[in-house]
Amino acid sequence: MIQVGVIGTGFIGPAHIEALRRTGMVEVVALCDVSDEAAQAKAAELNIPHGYGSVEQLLAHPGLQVVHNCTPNHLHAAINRQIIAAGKHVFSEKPLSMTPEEARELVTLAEQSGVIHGLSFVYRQFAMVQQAASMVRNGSVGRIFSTQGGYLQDWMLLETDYNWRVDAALGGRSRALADIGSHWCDTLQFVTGRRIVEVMADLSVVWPTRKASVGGGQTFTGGQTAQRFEDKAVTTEDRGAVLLRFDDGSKGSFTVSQVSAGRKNQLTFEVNGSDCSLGWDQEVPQRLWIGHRQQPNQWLSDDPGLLNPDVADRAHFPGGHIEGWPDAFKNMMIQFYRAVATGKMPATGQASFASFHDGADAMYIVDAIVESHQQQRWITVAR
Ligand code: SOE
Repeated sequence: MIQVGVIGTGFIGPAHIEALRRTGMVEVVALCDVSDEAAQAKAAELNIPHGYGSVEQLLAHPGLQVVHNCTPNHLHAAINRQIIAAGKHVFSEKPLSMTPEEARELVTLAEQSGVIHGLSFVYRQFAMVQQAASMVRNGSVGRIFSTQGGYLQDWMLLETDYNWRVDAALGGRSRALADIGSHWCDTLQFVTGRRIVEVMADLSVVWPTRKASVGGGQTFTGGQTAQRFEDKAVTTEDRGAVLLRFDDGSKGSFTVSQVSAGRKNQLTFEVNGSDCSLGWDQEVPQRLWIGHRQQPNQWLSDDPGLLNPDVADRAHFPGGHIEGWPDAFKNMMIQFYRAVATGKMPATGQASFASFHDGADAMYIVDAIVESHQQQRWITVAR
C-alpha cells in the first residue's frame, strides 16, 4: 500500500482522507495539525496511527511517499515547496499559491524533481462532466461557439459571515473568483479542450465592511446570548461576471457569487456547438442535458452502460444510484494514485487529474480577471 500523510484537518483534510480510503490503494499513516496535541487528537478521531505538530516531523515519517496539502491558502506555496524538496509526491488543495510568480516556480520545482503533482480541481471528475468532455472529444457536439454558466453559493450572504478567506492576506487578493471561479474555469477548459485566452470582468464587494465574531465565541449579556462583533474592512469580491475569449475563437461568459441566497454549491455550465448543446448542474450531478434543434432534447443519466466507453468507469454504481461530490473526489484520487503507482505523470492534455500546470493556469486566469476589473478592459491571460 502507498503510504500517505495529510497536512491540515479543517473541512477539506478529512474529505481527502475519506476519498483516499475509498480507493483501496493507499494507507493514510500520518496527519499534521497546528500542535502535537491537536494532531494526535485528530489522528485518534480519524483512526490514523500518527499525528505530528509540524510539517518537518510529518515529512520525516519513515516510508512516507505522498503528502496532501490541505492547509489554508496562504500556506500552500511554502508547504508545497517543502514537500517537493523532501522528494515526496504532492497533492495540493487549490490555489496552488498566492501569486502567479510562485505558481510558475512550483510548476518548475515539481517538474525538475520528478514527483507526481496533483491539484484538487474536483469538478472535472464527475462522471457526467467526463461524459461531456468525451462527447466534445469525439465530435458529437460539433464546432463549439459558446460556453456559459456560473458558480453560485450563499455562505457569504450575511454581513456577519466572516472567515479567513475574506482577508486578502490569508485567502489571496481574489476571493469568489479564486475560490470557486477557478473551479469553473478548470472544468470548462477540461470539457471543451479550449483555453481561455482573454477576459473582461466586472466584480463587486457586496459588504465593504463585515462583522467578524470576536474570538469566534459568545458573550452573555442580561441573561441573553449575544455575540460581540468587530468591523473588518473587505477588499475581496463577493461576486463577479466575466466575459471570455477562448483560443479557438469561441466566446463564453460566467457569473460567480458567494452571496446568492438559496444557492449552496451550484456550478452550472452549458456548451453550445453546431450539432448539439450540453448542460450540467453540480447540484443534480447524475444528469447531463443534451439539447437539440431538430429532435427532442435528452437527459442522459449516470448509468455506466449509457456512458461513452472511455469514461464509463467514472460511474461506480448502476444508473439511478446517484453519485456526487465525494464520488468525484474518489475518482480524482484514483487517477492521481494510478500515476503515483506507475511513477509517471499523464501526458499533457490527457483527460486525467489536474496537475500543478492546471493549478497555475487557473491562477493566471484569475489574475487576469482581477486586472481586467481594476483596469476596466480586456486582459490577455499571461501564461
Ligand atoms: C467554499 O467556497 C468551497 O468550499 C470551496 O473552497 C471549494 O473549493 C468548493 O469545492 C466548494 O466551496
